[in-house]
Amino acid sequence: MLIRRRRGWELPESAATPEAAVLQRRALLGAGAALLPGAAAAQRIGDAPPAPPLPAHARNERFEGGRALTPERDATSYNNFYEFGTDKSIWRAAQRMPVRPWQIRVEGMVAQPRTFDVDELIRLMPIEERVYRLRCVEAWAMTVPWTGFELSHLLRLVEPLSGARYLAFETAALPAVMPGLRQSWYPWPHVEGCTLEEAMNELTFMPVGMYGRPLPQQNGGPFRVVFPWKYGFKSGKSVVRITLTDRRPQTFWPRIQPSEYGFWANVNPEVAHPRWSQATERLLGSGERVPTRLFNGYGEWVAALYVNLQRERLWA
Ligand SMILES: Nc1nc2c(c(=O)[nH]1)N[C@H]1C(S)=C(S)[C@@H](COP(=O)(O)O)O[C@H]1N2
Ligand SMILES: [Mo]
Repeated sequence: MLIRRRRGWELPESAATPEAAVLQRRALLGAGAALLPGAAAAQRIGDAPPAPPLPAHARNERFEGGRALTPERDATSYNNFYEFGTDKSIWRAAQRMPVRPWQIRVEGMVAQPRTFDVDELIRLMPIEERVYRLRCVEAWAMTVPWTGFELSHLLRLVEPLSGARYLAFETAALPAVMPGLRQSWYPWPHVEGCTLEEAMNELTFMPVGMYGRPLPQQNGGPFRVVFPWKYGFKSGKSVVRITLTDRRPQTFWPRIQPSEYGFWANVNPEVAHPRWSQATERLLGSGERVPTRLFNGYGEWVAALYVNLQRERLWA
């Protein structure tokens, strides 16, 4: 993120696999055998037991992408996941991360601290599909059908205490499979955070799948968070711990570069990054450039959260 380089999304449109072709391939091959980077590499390396298929679930049509879905191949092969390396092509390395068994600890200022097995959590939670836009602070974007559940449902289970104000999301730190952890100047483990009010917003979603399949490791499998109105760096991947606290957590990018990245990181086309404009974004897959929208177009859900915070640095 610190260095801006030419990337795969700058390929001409003709170089990308059209969504229709991907869907057709999927239909021909059936789930689990598609010619996708994740599935292919897992078969080759063979050291990570696969996640079981997702339970039957429906798309929640209240959330519309408003754009064509990003081809699955692009969303799963162009990723930011610094634990595996700083370039966009970490998908292959990420296959080495075992996703079963996987436990998630929810603790801190809650009445019922609890450790969940990820499959237990999937059984307990109301699972649905939502199409959300995701806008990276680097000015690329994708539109993805996530399968998962609203974070508010999980929080009700653990009963936040009245003094809890913030959540911290901690990513797994597995030195044996994450070469990025050797880059000791990064503040591992990766921690991201939000307010309890943001966590309770109905948009805040915990994906365990995408494109109808278990969430691939490179996209934060088996369990991550997404805040569709914030820059993508807020959405911590491969979460193992959620801590409720009364203090604002120290988060990954503001610790590395506080002049460029802040805690709130709400999407705003009018507030430039110190080194580039945020006015437009490039769609993964097609390479098309489109205008960026305030709160990534989700203002009707979240603008009210920030009316009394005008003195905060909300947009970086
Ligand atoms: N643990 C962890 N989570 C992370 C990152 C990371 O490097 N490590 N990168 C973030 C950034 S910058 C973005 S844009 C999104 C990318 O998610 P995607 O690869 O599924 O598109 O993940 C976010 N979550
Ligand atoms: Mo990002």
